[in-house]
Amino acid sequence: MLDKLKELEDEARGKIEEANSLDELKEVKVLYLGKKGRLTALLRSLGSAPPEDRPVIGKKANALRQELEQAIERKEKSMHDEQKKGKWEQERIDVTLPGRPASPGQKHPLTMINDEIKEIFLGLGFQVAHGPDIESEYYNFEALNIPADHPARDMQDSFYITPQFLLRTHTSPVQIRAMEKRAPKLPVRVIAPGKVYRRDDDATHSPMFHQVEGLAVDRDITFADLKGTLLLFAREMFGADQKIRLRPSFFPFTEPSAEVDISCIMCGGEGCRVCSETGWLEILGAGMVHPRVLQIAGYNPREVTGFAFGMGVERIAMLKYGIGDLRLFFSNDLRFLKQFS
Ligand code: 2NL
Repeated sequence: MLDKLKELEDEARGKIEEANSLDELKEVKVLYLGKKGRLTALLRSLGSAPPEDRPVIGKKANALRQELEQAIERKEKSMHDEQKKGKWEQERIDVTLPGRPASPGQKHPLTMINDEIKEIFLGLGFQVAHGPDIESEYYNFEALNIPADHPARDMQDSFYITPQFLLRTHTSPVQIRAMEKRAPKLPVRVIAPGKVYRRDDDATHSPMFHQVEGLAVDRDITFADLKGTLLLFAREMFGADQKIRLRPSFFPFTEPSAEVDISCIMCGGEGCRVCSETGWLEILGAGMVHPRVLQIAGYNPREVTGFAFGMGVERIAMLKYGIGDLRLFFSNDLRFLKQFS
């Protein structure tokens, strides 16, 4: 039986040595020390040994059990350590590698144009005003002298939230609110940039687009002030040699009213495809504030006059950057947007 014990010991030590993984090591442990393990079995069969040999064999077998347990534990621990070290090797950071460049993003082209427009008018002493996107019929239409039978008032043309409230169709209500807040103080010089909403959807119309409106009210404001302001704007925005042209037009909230063109930025006025051979591009609408609108907003139209204008930011951006389809501004295509960095 002592021989058998020696044999078992050599065998077990050999297997512990050879074990290549924690799983294999566990198998070895079960094989020799488990409930049905070989050393366990040997200890159980001690009864069949001669009585005088039993104490010696028993003692040796128990000592071997302890030794094997310790040997397995030692190997387990060293395997754990190796594994950890392996992970460290794999995950070690090479601090000498060049860093990955950050991608911080950039302004949207419409934001760039919007900022440019704002800067030009801030330079002329205008203040920036804001107002709600959801407006009452009163501020969006009534106060602007837009009659009840005007097509813009129709559900087909505007987005109504309730019978009295709708998504603003222009930023003019912001200007009305600005006058109300200041009246009767003078002068009023505000611009109102922001989103506006109309039931339109094609290559040149989006149901949501951006507008900048401007308003100046004071004693003795004339049509010449309007022309001078717009000419300066055109030159700052499109170049120092820009010309402007005003054509008679109609808006319910201005009288007289005009459509304003700049000389074509593609051909300089010669005539080309972009300007339909006219040499001119329409960029905004403008006029002298209708006396009724001044009155409603709290100013005496016998004492003060004013000019106002409105432009579409998308249209200015399309002209300035040569963009053919307005939907590109709203489709979040990075190939398009990255061209403006
Ligand atoms: C256009 C034309 C325009 C105005 C907007 C305005 C505002 C007040 C009083 C009078 Cl409070 N007028 N705004 C005036 C003329 C034209 O916009 O074609 N916009 C894209």
